[in-house]
Amino acid sequence: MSVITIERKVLEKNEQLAQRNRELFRQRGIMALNFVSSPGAGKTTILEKTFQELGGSLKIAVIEGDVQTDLDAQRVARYGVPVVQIVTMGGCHLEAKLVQDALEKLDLNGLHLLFIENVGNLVCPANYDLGEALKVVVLSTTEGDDKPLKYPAMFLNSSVLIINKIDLIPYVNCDMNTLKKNALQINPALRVFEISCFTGAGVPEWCDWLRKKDFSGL
Ligand SMILES: Nc1nc2c(ncn2[C@@H]2O[C@H](COP(=O)(O)OP(=O)(O)OP(=O)(O)O)[C@@H](O)[C@H]2O)c(=O)[nH]1
Ligand SMILES: [Mg+2]
Repeated sequence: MSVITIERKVLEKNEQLAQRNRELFRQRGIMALNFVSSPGAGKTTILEKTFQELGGSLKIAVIEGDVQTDLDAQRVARYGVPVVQIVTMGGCHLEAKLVQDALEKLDLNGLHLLFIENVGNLVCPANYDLGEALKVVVLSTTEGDDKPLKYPAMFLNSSVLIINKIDLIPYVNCDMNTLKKNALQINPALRVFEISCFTGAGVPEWCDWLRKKDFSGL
């Protein structure tokens, strides 16, 4: 009983700080996207492809969350994109306070997009609002078409599903129709993109969607 109470308090505190982050993003017209997935689904690679495709047309910054290392921040920095790495030292998800602290290290002037790459984990980040406009869940074909049913909270709390590594479909036991049916069964409102960072398929459609977002109304 007491454990449940403490957990509720932690989540309430996180919710307050998330609302502060959200208000800051709203005031500045920044669209913050929280990228969530299991480890290795391709979050950082999608960011890299997005930078290439957008080619500087939108002003972007990135907050990277990892259990250890700044390897992902190094990858992002190669594209000249401002990036702050959060190392959670074992923590399985980012929290609003960590994002708030990271925001102080970024120049937010004129920013259109803030990509927050969460810790690779298909469970824990689902419950922690960071103040983002929306969550983007990335699922790769190698993980199997049953994952939306097995990890429903992440799909329920996300607005966008990127199915990545579609180039590997011939080699893995993943049926695209089943995967999409399972995801939409959990959350019929999901906007689905099918992409391959390897071939580049679907990346322009994803970036067109980003470009067409109305940043002023956020
Ligand atoms: N074949 C194929 N490989 C991909 C694709 N996208 C990413 N990869 C590979 O998948 C591996 C993991 O990609 P990352 O972008 O590091 O994945 P991540 O989700 O950022 O991983 P974490 O940050 O550790 O959770 C890398 O070896 C990528 O090159 C794809 O579309 N097709
Ligand atoms: Mg990564």
